[in-house]
Amino acid sequence: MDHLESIYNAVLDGDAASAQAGVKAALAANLPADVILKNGLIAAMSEVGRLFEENEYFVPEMLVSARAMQSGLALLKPYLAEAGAEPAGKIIMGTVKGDLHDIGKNLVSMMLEGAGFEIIDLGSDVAPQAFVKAVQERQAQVIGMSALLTTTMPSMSATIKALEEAGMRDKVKIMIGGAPVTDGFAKQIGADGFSPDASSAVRLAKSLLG
Ligand code: B1M
Repeated sequence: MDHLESIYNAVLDGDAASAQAGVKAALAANLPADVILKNGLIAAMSEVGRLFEENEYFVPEMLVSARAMQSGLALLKPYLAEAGAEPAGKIIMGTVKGDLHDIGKNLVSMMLEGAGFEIIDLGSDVAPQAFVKAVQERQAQVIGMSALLTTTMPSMSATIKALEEAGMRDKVKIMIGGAPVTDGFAKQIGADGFSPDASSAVRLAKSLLG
């Protein structure tokens, strides 16, 4: 089995130690970091997304795979920076104000990172102004907001209004998700897209960035 194949299998199996060993071996064999990322880690996470959509993987499997991918990615990051590998895009992620649920947001962030996006994670209980400030300071192309409570969904709309008031609305695409969030709600508040789960969030981010 070659190095890329063993990284791919380790991520699919959610085996962080093997994913790290695979990345180390691939680097030692002088494989370029961007090839290890694309053909090893990202390829595996895209298969994980497919398996999730086919109901062959569920949230726990997706989480362990995402953690295995992240542990491999951590070893790769210094080499990627050196090689000047361009991220697929920059996304600011956060769970909205008043809401502490962050498991789904973290999973979506990991899948997006697995697809090659750079993630700026603002954490949970993120106020509208904090999203606005992050867009101003970090020049991200997308904001991803998560809400798990019906009572915090209005915070999504408040964030969009705050962006409009700051004259920043046309600078970013906005994607939203979380268990109580719907496509209709996304349209109602003027978000650019909604996705029901982590793997479709990757597709949505790609389509928002053209
Ligand atoms: Co809370 N909680 N909770 N809770 N909690 C829910 C959400 C609830 C549905 C439980 C219930 O009553 N059946 C209910 C909400 C009811 C409602 O508003 N409709 C609820 C409540 C009421 C509360 C408290 C108010 C309870 C209390 O204190 N009385 C309180 C609120 C605290 C607060 O936030 N201010 C509270 C607290 C907590 C804990 C802290 C104990 C804990 C959170 C720990 C944490 O996140 N660090 C917790 C948990 C774990 C849950 C449940 C059990 C599980 C949520 C979860 O992690 N799911 C939840 C019940 C449930 O959902 N069945 C519940 C797994 C996760 C992978 O899925 O987050 O849906 P999810 O994310 C998915 C998709 O939604 C989507 O992709 C993800 C992956 O597929 N997605 C996006 C999410 N964000 C996205 C963003 C995107 C795109 C897709 O683009 C940007």
